[in-house]
Amino acid sequence: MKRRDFLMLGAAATATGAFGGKAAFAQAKMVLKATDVHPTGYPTVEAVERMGKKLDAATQGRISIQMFPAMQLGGEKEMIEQAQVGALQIARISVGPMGPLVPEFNVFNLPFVFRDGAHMEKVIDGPIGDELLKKLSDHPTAGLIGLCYMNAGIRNVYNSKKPIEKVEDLKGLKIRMMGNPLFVDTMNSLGGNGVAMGFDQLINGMQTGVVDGAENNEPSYESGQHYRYAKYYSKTGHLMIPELLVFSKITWEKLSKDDQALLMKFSKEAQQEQRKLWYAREEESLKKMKEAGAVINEVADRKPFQDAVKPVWDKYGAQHKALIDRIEAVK
Ligand code: BDP
Repeated sequence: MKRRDFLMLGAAATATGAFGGKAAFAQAKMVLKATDVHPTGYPTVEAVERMGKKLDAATQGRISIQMFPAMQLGGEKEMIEQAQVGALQIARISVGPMGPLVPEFNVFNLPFVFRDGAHMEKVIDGPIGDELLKKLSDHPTAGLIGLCYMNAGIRNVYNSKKPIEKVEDLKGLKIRMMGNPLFVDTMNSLGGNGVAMGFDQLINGMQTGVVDGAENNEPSYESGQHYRYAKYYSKTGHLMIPELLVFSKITWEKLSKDDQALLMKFSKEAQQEQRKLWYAREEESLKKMKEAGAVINEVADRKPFQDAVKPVWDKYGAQHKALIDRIEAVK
């Protein structure tokens, strides 16, 4: 039996046991399967584990979270699919791959859309953040409930060939991007060759030369040991994409209103708690990257990068002008 089939079977057993008949349901122990591409100790993983402890304590052990970190259940595409069918309950994913599903999320995926981290936090903490989570939860076929956001810093380009100081330096480089056409268009408009690929395929892609590098925040680059294959890390700062915590709608609909409210409450708290872990990890990762021999360079002038991605804004942003204006107005 393949590992995936085995996991599906496991979930089915849980569904008939823990989520079966209403009466049994009130008492039954419920173990929510959660997953993340990142390893134990990574801020998002830690935040969800802490949330699990709170749930456990608040329900006297009736509801708990079992974390499957480090891509144990596949990349984000697989995680989303498993949450949709109820084979897992909580997936911690990037807003990135949600753009094609809920087009408004692509506004968060636009290059250089947020002025800085404080701006991004204010947007996700406020009414715009809530509206987009609701759009996801209300989506007729997405099969997911949007619980909360988390921080994921700033994405910078890294590659095995040379430091990127000017837009022209990207020319000819094959750069892995997340699975959403917006990101491939972004890299192409910067002059590089964007290659859509799962995070779980990236190391192999760099080893075999299918790509010359990728782009991500410092903690992903460091914890994934990507510096071993792409030592030039250049502060292009082109994307600032929040993370998402999503819940399987199939399971959600079997929960009592009180349990749903409890999950929402702890998710909102996790959104705030994770960012403290995040900022500490960013610094720690930067230090580790340097020790590991990464060559880090600042990009003195980002304006040419911003100018180059204008076609991406026209293509993906034009239909969301009102939303973009509201985001820009958040001070
Ligand atoms: C990381 C996100 C993770 C994404 C990954 C990627 O935390 O959710 O899967 O980037 O590039 O920053 O795919």
